[in-house]
Amino acid sequence: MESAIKTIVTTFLSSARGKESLDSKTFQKMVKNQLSGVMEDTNSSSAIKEMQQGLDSDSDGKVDFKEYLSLIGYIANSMSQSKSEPTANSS
Ligand SMILES: [Ca+2]
Repeated sequence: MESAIKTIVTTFLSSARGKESLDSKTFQKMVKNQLSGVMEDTNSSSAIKEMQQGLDSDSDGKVDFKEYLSLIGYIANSMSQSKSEPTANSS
């Protein structure tokens, strides 16, 4: 549990590289690299863009930590509702 939270935080921090939020390009890359095992459409740039716009609650075009956490919450929620075990992304 603790390591999972740590991974969530360090994934954001290392993707953001010292900035407070992820820009569009960084977000695309992060989703493709880290979430292709748990999300559909991670190969579609337009689908990720759409998802980013949905998360962007302050409409600044970037994904800050709070918005990133909504994505994690969304994924966790869909995992808990699916009957099969989530498949871990091995990469
Ligand atoms: Ca934002």
